[in-house]
Amino acid sequence: QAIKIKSALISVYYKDRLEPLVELLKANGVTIYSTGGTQAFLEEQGADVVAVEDLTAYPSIFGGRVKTLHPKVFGGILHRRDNDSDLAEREKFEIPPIDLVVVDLYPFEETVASGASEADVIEKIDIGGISLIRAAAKNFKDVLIVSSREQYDEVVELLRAKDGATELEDRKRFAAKAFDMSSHYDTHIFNYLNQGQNIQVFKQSVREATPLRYGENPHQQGTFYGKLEDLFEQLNGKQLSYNNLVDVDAAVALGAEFEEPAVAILKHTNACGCATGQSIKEAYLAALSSDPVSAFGGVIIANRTIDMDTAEELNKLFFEVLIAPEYDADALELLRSKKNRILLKQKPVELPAKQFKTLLNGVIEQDKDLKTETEADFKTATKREPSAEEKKALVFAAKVCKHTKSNTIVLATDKMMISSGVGQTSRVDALRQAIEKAKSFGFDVSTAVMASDAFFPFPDCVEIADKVGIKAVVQPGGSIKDQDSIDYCDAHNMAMVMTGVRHFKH
Ligand code: 93A
Repeated sequence: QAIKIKSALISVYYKDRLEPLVELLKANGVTIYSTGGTQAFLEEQGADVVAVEDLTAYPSIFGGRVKTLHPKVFGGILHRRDNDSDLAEREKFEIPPIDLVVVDLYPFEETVASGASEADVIEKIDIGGISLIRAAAKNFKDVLIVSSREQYDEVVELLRAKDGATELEDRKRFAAKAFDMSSHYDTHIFNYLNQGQNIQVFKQSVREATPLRYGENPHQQGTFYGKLEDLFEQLNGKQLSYNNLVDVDAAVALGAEFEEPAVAILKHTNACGCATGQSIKEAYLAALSSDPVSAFGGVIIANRTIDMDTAEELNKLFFEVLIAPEYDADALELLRSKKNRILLKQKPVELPAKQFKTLLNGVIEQDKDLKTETEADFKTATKREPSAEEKKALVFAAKVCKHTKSNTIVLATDKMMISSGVGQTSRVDALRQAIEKAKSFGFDVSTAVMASDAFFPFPDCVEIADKVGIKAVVQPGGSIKDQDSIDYCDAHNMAMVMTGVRHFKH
């Protein structure tokens, strides 16, 4: 039911943006309680404020660590307005009700990000504020909780529209937001304190175990730990195998690089085709054309709905897994004609940003490689600046390159991968493989640009590229012999950009 707000507790770290709300509370004759800094700010704004210390008859102690943690405050928030014994106790202990709580927490995350000392970071773990938020949110039946500065405008609008009152559904909505906020806040604290022990996060995520038919090979036993159904809805096909899972993981990472309609076809975690297009069908056909031989039995990812036109083309290929955000009904029906074919509908869920791998007698953990270079990251090293079209192609090539096993060279235009050399023990071998492969599928290599996952230790790669007509190159740079490659490019009208970011993938 509608409850008119008669009293409010305001305790905010950042004081900005508060004025319209305070004006409104003032106009409605609301009693305002406040903590020290907030009180000073509100009084400057001309509001009458009751100090929390006067309400509790207790000072703020331990440098502010305990300022609102008091039964008079929490009782005022938490007592049930429709409960006679609560009301009697409220009377007995002289606890005035609090109908609205406005909190802006200590900026924990921001303090961590600023590189502050551990002692400073710990001081920014808000205890009283988060308790106020949780208390007011729990009692949404009677109390409105405003748990973030982002909500001020919405609350002002709400109170204006309803003459200073709120409805139960509004209070419940704000309560849900409050718990969302508090859980995020605690997660940040957890992540900070848990640094170096991320294996705990790993352990938590691996509580769900699914036995696999076998591991990488039939004589190896395998298990998947995790909850696949959080990420995908499986619409058709057999259970994903160990190798399928590895490839799906690689496909999802590569697929995430593209905004425009894009398709990638992967084999053993490497793209054998990857393209963008006006439509998803166009992207698929281009991706397939890079290497239709390797595409056989591959894992395909598309970032747009699979329509009938595309499904008809896909249906001609034997593939293991298709991942897409959505399937048209007729397309799905057609693709389901092969009962083993795995069709996954990808949910828009964020994946963990950490990676783990066992080795020797332990586990190594790292941040995922989430850095993608754009044109803004390119520093032209040569006299010739790449053309606009070349730059687009370099961005495309670099995206595919980042997701390909080292050592790798990727040849691409601005819309498609032409070929790649993957997992070679030398970069020269990777380049030779890419060139041979492109030629064998009838591509004119001179239309392509070249991306390298790591720097060129010698000018041999740019020389080989030049001999086949490649005119633009992207690489991280950082070799002591960078200049040799740059000089070669300058002497042969080639453009080379450096990104400063290496993308090894083992
Ligand atoms: O140190 S605290 O966790 N102890 C408390 O009892 C307490 N009560 C409110 N921090 C506490 N707060 C926080 O103080 C609020 O979340 C807000 O960020 C800040 C407002 O303090 P002031 O009004 O003195 O600037």
